[in-house]
Amino acid sequence: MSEILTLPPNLPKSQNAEVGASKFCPGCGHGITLKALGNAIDELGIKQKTVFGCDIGCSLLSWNYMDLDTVQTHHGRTTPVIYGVTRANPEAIGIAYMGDGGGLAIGAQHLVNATVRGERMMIVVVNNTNYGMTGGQMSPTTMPGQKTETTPYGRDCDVTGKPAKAAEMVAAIADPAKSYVARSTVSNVIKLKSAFVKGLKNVQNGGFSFIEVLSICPLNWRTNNFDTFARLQQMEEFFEVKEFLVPESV
Ligand SMILES: Cc1ncc(C[n+]2csc(CCOP(=O)(O)OP(=O)(O)O)c2C)c(N)n1
Ligand code: SF4
Repeated sequence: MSEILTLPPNLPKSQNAEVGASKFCPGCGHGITLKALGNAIDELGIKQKTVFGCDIGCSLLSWNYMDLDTVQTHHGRTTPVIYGVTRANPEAIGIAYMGDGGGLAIGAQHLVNATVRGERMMIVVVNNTNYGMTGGQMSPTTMPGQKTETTPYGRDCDVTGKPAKAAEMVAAIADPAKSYVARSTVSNVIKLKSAFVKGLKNVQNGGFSFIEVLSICPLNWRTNNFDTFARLQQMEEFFEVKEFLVPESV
């Protein structure tokens, strides 16, 4: 009988190897994003003081995926929960991890207030242009013309308004001297990890960081590999991938 050869998973130390197979759908961008985040935490050697908050939505599937002190909350409330932690514990490095629905719809007020106040934390919004967990409804970042469960004929911006550009909004209201703001993409994991390293270094220096990650949701997009990355490319043309604010200390 032929043996099935398996390679041990090459996981970052700050990810939980005991948890078994990922619960994300095959090809989901959350797994790619979390691995880049884990590698960034490993590189900085901050696993022991990092506190990880995940929102509701597919982001919550990360609750046992990271080997970090973790808390799960609802719809953008991850932001105030995490800055509560970092205010109470000045040593803690706080990360609030959420989707575009949680972060930019119901949780938008928290994003605005945390940004304006320059809370000592890193907010990560994984933008897959839909409400993934609940079956792919339109979200604030759904692209013009994009078909979703609630826009079966394509998003009509005359009716819904234009897609939210989170990184631009945050950069416009953040303190440039103390804020790292970037939009990255799961199509370039090297740059994605580098953005996380800079964002976390900035938090170590007492600053506020915001990283929007352009991500993929093949299940709700109903796309194969080729079409998934073709759509991601369209997103990268619509949502500019760049660093918006980089403080001198990073
Ligand atoms: C007040 C409230 N409204 C709606 C829901 C249902 N709900 C749970 S997850 C979710 C969508 C989350 O989408 P997003 O934040 O974009 O994350 P994703 O699943 O795409 O990663 C919704 C609408 C809820 N739990 N509570
Ligand atoms: S529904 Fe989309 S975002 Fe959620 S796990 Fe599946 S592919 Fe990922």
